[in-house]
Amino acid sequence: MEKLKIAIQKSGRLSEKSLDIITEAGINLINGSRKLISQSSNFPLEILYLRDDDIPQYVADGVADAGIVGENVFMETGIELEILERLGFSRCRLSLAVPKSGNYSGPDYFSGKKIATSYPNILKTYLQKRGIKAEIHVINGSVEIATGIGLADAIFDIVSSGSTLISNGLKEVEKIMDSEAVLLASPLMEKNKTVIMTDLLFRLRTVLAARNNKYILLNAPDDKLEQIISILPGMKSPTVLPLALKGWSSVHSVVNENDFWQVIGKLREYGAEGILVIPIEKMIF
Ligand code: PRT
Ligand code: ZN
Repeated sequence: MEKLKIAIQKSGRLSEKSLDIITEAGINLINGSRKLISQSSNFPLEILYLRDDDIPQYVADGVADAGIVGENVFMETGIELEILERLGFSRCRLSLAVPKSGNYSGPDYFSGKKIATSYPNILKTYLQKRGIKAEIHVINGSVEIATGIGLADAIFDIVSSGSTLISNGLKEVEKIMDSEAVLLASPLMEKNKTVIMTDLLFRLRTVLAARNNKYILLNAPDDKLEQIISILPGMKSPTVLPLALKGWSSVHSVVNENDFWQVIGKLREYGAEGILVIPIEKMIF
């Protein structure tokens, strides 16, 4: 049977998390020594291990049917490919940063300045859109030291927690894009492989939904049930069961990670007690 080839990063920040999402989708990998290729024992899939920068091109050429890569790397290549799914991990942003002491007033600050980066194409597009003429100095790696050693006036680089900028005496002044790992599809994928891709995508979405949601159980006074239910939509609607204690009910539902703390706050305000929050293993719509 035909196998779907997926390219992932050989060794780096995306490697482990890319393998995790694939194995959480119930796909077992054998000979996972990450030499060049590994196979699955229970799904028609082959993993190709590559440098992340090469993944978009391999997918575009059809050497790989799909690939997992940071959106920042994908955008930088300028290659046009379909993003099948945003995978929610390895989140970061690409930002412009200037020395802490610089009196930054807005993007015009960069006019006539020298900016060091490993992402010249994304930066060029940003500057052109705003009509800013700056000099782009391309360096691969350790971009954050460029201002300190007098190589550049500013940098454009990946930021996650921001602590690398702080420890190099820099401040983030403009965020140009957000990034996360994305699943790219090849335009050259053979027809018979699209069936496998559809199955894989269904499984990945099941894993992502489970990661993004929590199962919640709580006790609610009956006279507050209506209010409590109104903030707990659940998958269809919450389950409500009577407690042995008169006047109280148990409510079960699903809460999205993004709304989580806001929902918990409201539940407490409405008199919910004994709130339990449980991770979801798989979530199928
Ligand atoms: O060898 P190969 O070419 O395959 O790998 P690579 O060295 O090019 O990439 P790698 O493994 O370092 O990163 C892969 C991808 O991870 C990036 O393209 C991003 O999409 C994503 N990612 C997420 C990050 C970060 N977070 C991140 N924090 N990549 C790099 N960083 C760097 C950042 O540049 C900073 O210098 O980590 C440092 C710490 O960041 P702070 O802000 O938390 O201090
Ligand atoms: Zn790279």
